[in-house]
Amino acid sequence: MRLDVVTIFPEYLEPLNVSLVGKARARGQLNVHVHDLRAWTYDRHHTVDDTPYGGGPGMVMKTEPWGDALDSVLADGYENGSHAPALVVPTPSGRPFTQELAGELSARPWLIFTPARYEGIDRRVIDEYATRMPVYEVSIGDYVLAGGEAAVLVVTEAVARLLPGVLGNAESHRDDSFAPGAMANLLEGPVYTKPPLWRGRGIPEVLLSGHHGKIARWRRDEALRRTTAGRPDLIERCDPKVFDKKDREM
Ligand code: 6GU
Repeated sequence: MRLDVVTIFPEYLEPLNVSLVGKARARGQLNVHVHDLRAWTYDRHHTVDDTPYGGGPGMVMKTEPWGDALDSVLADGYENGSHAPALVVPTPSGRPFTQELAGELSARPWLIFTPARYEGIDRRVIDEYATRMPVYEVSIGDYVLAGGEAAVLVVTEAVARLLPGVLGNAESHRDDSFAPGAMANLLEGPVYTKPPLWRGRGIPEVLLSGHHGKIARWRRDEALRRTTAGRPDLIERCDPKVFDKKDREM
């Protein structure tokens, strides 16, 4: 998978060199290019923003640098054999970013991220590229960030770990809190490792029983308890198969 990020803060994307995403890059599973938007400005001040038409506070990112940047990124990607680009536009007014959307994005060969600062990008840029490729406007939650760069890090990490061969253990995301499957939309319960006694605190006995059926049942019960307590909205989106007669008696 090829990823391009166009930003006025390339250094904000340094974490893409670290940990899971960094290792996926080093292994050649992810081909990441970070570009400085100001490379496509031609005035002395490298201007990327201007005042909004219609008035009001804040600044709007200008069409020309984004258009030239995206044309250049697209030309480079196509020359190097990439195909089927999709634009990912981080914005608090976008579609909520979910595990399902992470899965959809992870199936695409080429993502181009356009994190904006200020009040966002002139709408004509998004409308223009939407005629040529899918555009995903995504929000990572109901709060406002100063710019989309942190959202790019979030989306990239969620997508990268779904790529074949990126996670060490192929089963590692089978039990993820939001993975598809029977436990989908249940939050994972608590986990424990050695030592068996720490500061007077032991671990649930069932985990030492070696009884896989009982352990699975306990994990499911804990997941249900945690989800009911913290995210009751998720219970409604659960596969009814995770509930049984015993739950309904509770
Ligand atoms: Cl994607 N961008 C910004 N600026 N703020 C956000 C966001 C994105 N998602 C939630 N808040």
